[in-house]
Amino acid sequence: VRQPTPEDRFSFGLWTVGWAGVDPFGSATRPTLDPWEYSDRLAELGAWGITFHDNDVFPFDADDATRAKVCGRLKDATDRAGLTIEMVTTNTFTHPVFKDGGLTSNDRGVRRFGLRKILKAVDLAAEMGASTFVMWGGREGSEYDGSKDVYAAFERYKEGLDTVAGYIKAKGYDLRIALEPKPNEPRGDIFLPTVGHALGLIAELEHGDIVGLNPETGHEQMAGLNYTHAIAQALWSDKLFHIDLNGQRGLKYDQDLVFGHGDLISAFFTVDLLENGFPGYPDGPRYTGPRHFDYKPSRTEYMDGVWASAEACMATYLMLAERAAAFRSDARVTEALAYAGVLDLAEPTLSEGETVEDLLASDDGFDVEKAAERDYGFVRLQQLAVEHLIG
Ligand code: 3MF
Ligand code: MG
Ligand code: MG
Ligand code: MG
Repeated sequence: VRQPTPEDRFSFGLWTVGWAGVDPFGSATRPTLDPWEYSDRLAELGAWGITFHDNDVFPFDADDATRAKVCGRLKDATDRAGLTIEMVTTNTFTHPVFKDGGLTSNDRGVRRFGLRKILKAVDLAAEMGASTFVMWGGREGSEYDGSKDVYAAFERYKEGLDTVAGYIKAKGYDLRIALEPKPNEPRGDIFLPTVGHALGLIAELEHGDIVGLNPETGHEQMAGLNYTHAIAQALWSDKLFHIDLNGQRGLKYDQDLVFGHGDLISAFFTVDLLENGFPGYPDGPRYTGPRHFDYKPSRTEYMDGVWASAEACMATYLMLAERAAAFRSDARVTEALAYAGVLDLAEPTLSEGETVEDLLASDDGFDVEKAAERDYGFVRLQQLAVEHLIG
């Protein structure tokens, strides 16, 4: 597989390669490096960009001078390495003050503090030249249904998001917010558990035009849902602003495996959609954002393994992109798609100008029994995908 280049637009969170292996049962298994050491190394591997939370770079209690100094040093390092800081986000989940959430905490003082922290991170994102501001509300939720007035929580979530989006507009920043759904972990139940829930909230916002989504592979799969469908619906809604690619094996804790190390065939179709778009709409919506990885190098790996896992994310993506291109250009696939009627779904069900009365007045000579016997050939189509996938 070829080497990744900046044209591939691969990006990594500093917290991914920077995860030292601390989990609820064990302490760190590796040392941590300075932010610029991670970014230099990622640039060497062929990444195009990096992303970070405010507190991946400076401590929670850092004063303005420290903050400016460390961020300046990181910005210089990324400029020198030719890397783009494409996304900046806030950590409103680690510090105990956020144990009941940032924007939806029952404690108004915490909500006001959280909002100030988020607004300061928005300024930082703009300063660093980022184009996306992700908001993952990991602590927005509950363990006990009696502990949260969900109506009020959504009022406050909306208020918070509109305040942040309104601030971005007032400042004239070239930034869009991307909400990141997740069903659970760390909270027992997190608000906005899936892409669909987040789309529902966005539709209620005053400044929803600059609010979209950052769906993560494993987060949808933790809920037993189809990630490719999730990003497809976000694209259809013109809301796929950013992505978190990784791997997950079924309904368990958030594994954050290397991309493709979970459900590989799902990853194949994810890449096929990202690279080749919707089969019935050659000029239709396409994802144009970064190919961003949010994974964790397993705790069993030391530093060599950290870099090998970052390379693996990019290599897997490139291999799948190659296989997906071959799949799409295979004449047998073209034929199988036609047989399956995949392209026919793009044709409107009613003809142009046809009324409901017209529809009701004619049965089209439609033979129900014959249609019930149709063979769609979806299995053959899937087998062709498997054939391309495993080569
Ligand atoms: C947690 C996540 C987060 C978000 C991040 C925003 C710590 O499961 O996926 O990573 O991605 O906060 O980008
Ligand atoms: Mg995850
Ligand atoms: Mg995650
Ligand atoms: Mg994520």
